[in-house]
Amino acid sequence: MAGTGYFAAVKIAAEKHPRLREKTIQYGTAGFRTKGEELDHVMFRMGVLAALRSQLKRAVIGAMITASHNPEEDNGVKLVDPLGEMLEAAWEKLATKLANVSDSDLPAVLSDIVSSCGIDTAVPAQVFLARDTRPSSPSLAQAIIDGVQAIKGEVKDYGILTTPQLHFMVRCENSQGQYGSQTENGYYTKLSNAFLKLRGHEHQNERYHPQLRLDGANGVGALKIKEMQKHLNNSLQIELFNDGSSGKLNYMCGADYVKVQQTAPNGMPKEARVRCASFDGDADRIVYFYQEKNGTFKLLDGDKIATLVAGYLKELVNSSGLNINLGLVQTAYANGSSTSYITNELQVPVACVPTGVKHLHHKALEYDIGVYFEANGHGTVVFSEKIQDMVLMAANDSSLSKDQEHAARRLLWIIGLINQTVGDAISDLLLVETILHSKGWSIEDWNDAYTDLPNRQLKVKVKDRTVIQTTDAERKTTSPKGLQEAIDALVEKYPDGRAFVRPSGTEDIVRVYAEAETQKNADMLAHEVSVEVYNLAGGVGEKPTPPQ
Ligand code: 16G
Ligand code: ZN
Repeated sequence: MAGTGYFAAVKIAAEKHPRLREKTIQYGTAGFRTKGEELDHVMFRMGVLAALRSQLKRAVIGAMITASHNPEEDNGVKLVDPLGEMLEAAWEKLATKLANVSDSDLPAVLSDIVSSCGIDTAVPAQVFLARDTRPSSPSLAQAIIDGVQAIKGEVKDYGILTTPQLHFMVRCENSQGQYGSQTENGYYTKLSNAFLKLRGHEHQNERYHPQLRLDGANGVGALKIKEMQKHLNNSLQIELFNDGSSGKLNYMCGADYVKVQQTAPNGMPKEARVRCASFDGDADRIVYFYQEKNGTFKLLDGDKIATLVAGYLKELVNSSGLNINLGLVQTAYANGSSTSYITNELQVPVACVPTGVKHLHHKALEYDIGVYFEANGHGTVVFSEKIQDMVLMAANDSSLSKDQEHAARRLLWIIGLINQTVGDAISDLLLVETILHSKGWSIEDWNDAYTDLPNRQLKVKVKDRTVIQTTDAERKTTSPKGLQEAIDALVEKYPDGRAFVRPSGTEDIVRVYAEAETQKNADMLAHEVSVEVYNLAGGVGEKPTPPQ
């Protein structure tokens, strides 16, 4: 087992990447994220950690440099586990510890990790590395490379990729090519082959038009969708805006901006009834939107995508006659109308889990086919191994009826179209376009499936947000005393009312969500709940003010 001496080389390499700030930094649900200039030592250390994890798992580990929808000056890093999933929670703690130790304690802490995890340092380590388009990324990538090489690991540097593309590469490599080939071209080929088969020869179908306007958030998604387009044989024409040639990353554009501001991004023409979509800065989130004739902005967020996808898969499963259990996973933020629609009309079971992609992903794995989406537009579909084999057999089973075989074949292609490792804006875009095409739907037809309940989100500042404790997938509070009873009494007053509060995982605030039959009532309910939080959970600063 390697002692502190083994890490002497790391200590020397670390001199190029000293920890210059005392500030502690946390590996949160989306990795480390802060100003780019504060991250050099963190990147070096994550390079070392990724290599150690590679030795432990005897598999390739990924390191993605990105700060997603954050401003251009920010940056961050996330590690990717062998099957392309996010880093295991126990290692998030190790990552936090390693990022914050002093330079002189580095060898001792590394030696501790090696012995407590039982890592064999003789195993070759391999790390796949990629970055988004931020100016600070190239030098941070070098810091990761130095970290991996400090313990003689090997790096495959993909340069610029979307986050989900890197997850895809890691999965491909560790599944010996079964998932696809671990090159950029392999990614485009796998997805576009499936897309073209699903689309057939016909591009226009009833009210579906194969034209889409896309907001690339001035980020990596814009670059990569251009590459994907070359593989689509003109079956889908994507007009790209905010492609990074002039505007700033995520500035007044991108999926997060569109979702939070409930408005179209800058830099895109405002034309009524045109189908538009928006990626976030690292292309793992997507939302759709359009303007009605009277100019009203309509957002089709993760809930709308989830219901579209789950409904379509349910139809295919039914037509195939296969015995498959299909479920949808949402969080408390899912609009109440989407939950009723999917439960009552589509008859797909719905599970609710706490906020955060890993909770959704984990729950979705319990179904044969698990669809999951957060309202913010991050989501995908996962298929069990058993079901993938079953669908493959059925798609080639000539004893089935034509309809059954056809449905099984479409299911097989859909499996090929989806990036199962993590939410993927490019793959989700192709999936939504496939379903709309297949149904012959315009974006308005899609939106008309159900009407969202008006809702409002607010933030409340409190002294210590951990006094708020929740249960039932964050839908109820157990502390402070009396808060849940107060919320129940308020909700009672409004038709179709629902409200919950939870401490944010990314900001030092408490989040309040409310929905009701009218916008006025949703605003009022959210306000009244905020006041209760302020009073019962130690609010600081100004008291919440009533809606205008
Ligand atoms: C993180 C999560 C996202 C979640 C958000 C909630 C991942 C990769 N990202 O960005 O899923 O919606 O946090 O933020 O898990 P909040 O706790 O501040 O509401
Ligand atoms: Zn993102």
